[in-house]
Amino acid sequence: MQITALAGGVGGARFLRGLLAHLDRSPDLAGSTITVIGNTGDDITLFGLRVCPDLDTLLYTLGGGIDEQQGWGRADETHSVQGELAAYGAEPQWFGLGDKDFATHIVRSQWLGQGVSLSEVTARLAARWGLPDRGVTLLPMSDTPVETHVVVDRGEGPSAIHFQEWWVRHQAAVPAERFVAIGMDRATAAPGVLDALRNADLVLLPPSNPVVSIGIVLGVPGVRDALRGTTAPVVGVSPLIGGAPVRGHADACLSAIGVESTTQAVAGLYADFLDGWLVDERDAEVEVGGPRFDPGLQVRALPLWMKDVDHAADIAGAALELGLELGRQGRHAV
Ligand code: FO1
Repeated sequence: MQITALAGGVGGARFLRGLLAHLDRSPDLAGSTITVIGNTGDDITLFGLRVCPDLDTLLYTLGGGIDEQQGWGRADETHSVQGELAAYGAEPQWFGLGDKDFATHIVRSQWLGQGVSLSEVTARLAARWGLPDRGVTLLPMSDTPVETHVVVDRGEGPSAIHFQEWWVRHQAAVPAERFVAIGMDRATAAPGVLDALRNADLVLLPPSNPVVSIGIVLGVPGVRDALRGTTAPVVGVSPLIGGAPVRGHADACLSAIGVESTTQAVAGLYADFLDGWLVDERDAEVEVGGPRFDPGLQVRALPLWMKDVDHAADIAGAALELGLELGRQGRHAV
């Protein structure tokens, strides 16, 4: 089975690690491949180095090097370089970069500086983390630099700050007026991205942030059309449980775009291409008069809390099962 997934940071990476675990325990799915289209809107240049947080979280999580408690950065990290940078008064100090993590940013920046595309750079990094051996291809959504910036107003009128400053330094506590994907107007989908969506047997939307992760990938020219036009069933996993994000600040992002923090509203953001939607059991009952799911959307309820890889594998298995069911129904047949 050829599976294609859009993905952001921690939630997406943990779900995809579960998907790999599910495939490992499903002999009937042996030989399946996964193409992951990673969000690059979180990317930031720090100390002259290009940092790609969502791609790195995917590399480290699927490659077995992630700091499990944080969900980002490397396991067993040290911060000698960061301490020396602070001693020199180098800014910023609010973004934690470990010594091992720096190697990723240094080698990526070296290759980018030699004119190597982000796609090729990412393929080289993925090879080191053993992703090809697991049948996984990681593609950046675009080789064109795109950066999400956040328009905030702290009393002296609107100003824009980098997404990471809003997310990490301010912990999304400063109300966002809107998000702007700088560079998206010049961006094209990276090689293989649109084909991976059009030719998939199944497309998955992991429980990544619907606004600043999945939403940014959907903004790449051609991606939404490919999702509308693919014959593959498209199945998503709610990033909200009981109206609250599992982690991160998805609720702050949703309110910034005027969308209520309900699983129905998030599914509504994908209404033009979504066929199936997994919700937590707490969101299974649509209370009378409450928000509705779009008619025709196939909704399944199960525990969505990915407390460990096995639970993530169960969720991924449910997404695959729903996808196969939808495929048999010929859903999304153009
Ligand atoms: N998130 C934080 O909350 N604090 C940090 O200091 C931080 C550092 C960091 C370094 C490298 C990296 O790849 C990710 C890092 N993140 C940090 C997470 C990052 O902000 C988010 O994972 C994504 O950008 C949003 O999904």
